Amino acid sequence: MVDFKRSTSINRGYYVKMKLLNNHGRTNTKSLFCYKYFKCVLWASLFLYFFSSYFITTSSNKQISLPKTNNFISKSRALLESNATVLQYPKASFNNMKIYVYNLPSSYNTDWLSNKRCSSHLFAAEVAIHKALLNSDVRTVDPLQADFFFVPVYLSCNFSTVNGFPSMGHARPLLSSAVQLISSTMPFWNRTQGADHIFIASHDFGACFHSVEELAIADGIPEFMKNSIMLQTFGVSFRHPCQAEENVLIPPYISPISLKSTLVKASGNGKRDIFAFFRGKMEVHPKNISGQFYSKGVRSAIWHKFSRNRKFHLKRERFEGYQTEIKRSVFCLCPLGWAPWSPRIVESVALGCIPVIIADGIRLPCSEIIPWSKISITVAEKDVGKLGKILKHVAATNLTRIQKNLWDPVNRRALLYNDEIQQGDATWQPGLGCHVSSMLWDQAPTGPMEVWNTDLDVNFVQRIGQETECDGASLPA
Ligand SMILES: *[C@@H]1O[C@H](CO)[C@@H](O)[C@H](O)[C@H]1NC(C)=O
Ligand SMILES: *[C@@H]1O[C@H](CO)[C@@H](O)[C@H](O)[C@H]1NC(C)=O
Ligand SMILES: *[C@@H]1O[C@H](CO)[C@@H](O)[C@H](O)[C@H]1NC(C)=O
Ligand SMILES: *[C@@H]1O[C@H](CO)[C@@H](O)[C@H](O)[C@H]1NC(C)=O
Ligand SMILES: CC(=O)N[C@H]1CO[C@H](CO)[C@@H](O)[C@@H]1O
Repeated sequence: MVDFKRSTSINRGYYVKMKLLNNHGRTNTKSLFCYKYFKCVLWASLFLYFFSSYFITTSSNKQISLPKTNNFISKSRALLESNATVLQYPKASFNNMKIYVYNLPSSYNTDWLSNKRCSSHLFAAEVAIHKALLNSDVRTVDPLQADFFFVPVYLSCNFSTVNGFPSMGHARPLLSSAVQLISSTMPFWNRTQGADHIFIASHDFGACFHSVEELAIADGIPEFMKNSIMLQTFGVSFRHPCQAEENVLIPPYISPISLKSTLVKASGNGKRDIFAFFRGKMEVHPKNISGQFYSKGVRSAIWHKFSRNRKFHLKRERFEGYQTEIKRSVFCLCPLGWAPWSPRIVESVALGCIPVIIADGIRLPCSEIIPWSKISITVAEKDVGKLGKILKHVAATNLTRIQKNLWDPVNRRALLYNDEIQQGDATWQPGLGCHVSSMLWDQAPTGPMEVWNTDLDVNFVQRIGQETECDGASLPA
């Protein structure tokens, strides 16, 4: 993790250099290095800033009434009540950084919000981050002051395909027209060929905009975006044509409201009575789609080997209340789908179930902050048949230690988007921040906003139980 306190004054230097770079172009390698280093710091800072959760911020001033027997919650709360984790977050590192948010016509973004799903499904990071930026202190309305430029295009809100999946077909033309617009009306894009511009590509294979890897690779990242900074959920530990060079891994969006409602629902008695859990698509005989098998056959292998094992709670049907099952489970299987990443990883961490990650080469989000190896189990795709043995071994040896690590609220905080916009620096002052956020929570819509998010194909169905305002402006100030 970057040591922010020490690097603050260094950062200032970089900000100055950034300005110089902006004026003279990125020609010499030293500048390029500074620029890249700056970006690392920038993003480490940004996700601390935006991706936070109510787990810490709502606990102090608001009593959530919970059954005493609820082991998980009471433990979390004990942790929450210490403010040590809040204090370590830097305020200083945001002071000078400025981001300009393009004010694109609403057809590129907010028009889509008329469909409520747009701001709550698993790709909705594009909406959450946009909203957060608009209201954050890093925003500048003067583009001449800006270090970075954010291009707010909502790409996954077009649920026009037969199955109700986001249609990716329109992503490229929409982006291309946005870039056309900003580059013809303002000088900033041309100045760096988009290198200081930020996009969000929260889909399976990031900015390749296709859910089948082979086709995603064939399409590649649009030429005009190749210089830019991409915030993406897709991440692998090796070079991949869909992993933009300047990429920042972000977690998939999971509605904090639905998680909160799962957490406070007094279902069961807080006991984890399911040993290993998975619910989602598991084809008995995976289809060969242009030479690719869904989940590389891993899910089918799990089904064949463990569906009759009583320790494994494996379900292939949809169930809205699946989060309560996660809450009841000790181990949650997170096998790859088409892409390696899975929203299950985030949900598992948030609900205290140990993620069992089965996706070779996956790169996990927020790894600067989250000690993944301490809170999850990684099983190689080829070893999936040995899952039973592996989990039994963990249960017999270090289960308690992993669970304890998992309960550290810092981890959940880093992975969850804050639905309610942070009130600038105020939220970073312990105490005041808690207060502001809990007020927001009091006014936030409650009730189920269940998201069934598996893997972008037949199972991608979502139900929103209750009307909620999607427009950021309507949130309490
Ligand atoms: C949604 O996507 C489809 C297919 O890509 C496209 O034909 C349609 O124009 C898009 N809808 C809008 C409103 O852009
Ligand atoms: C940016 O470059 C493009 C292509 O070279 C050009 O058409 C456009 O007018 C330029 N934009 C500005 C604001 O000068
Ligand atoms: C999958 O389908 C492709 C053609 O789309 C074929 O070349 C390949 O041999 C098939 N693989 C298997 C294991 O059946
Ligand atoms: C738990 O044990 C497994 C294997 O026995 C090991 O791979 C893993 O690193 C351990 N995790 C922790 C947090 O101790
Ligand atoms: C509950 C708790 O740990 N409170 C601490 C919060 O931080 C201040 C300043 O460091 C401490 O004095 C409190 O004890």
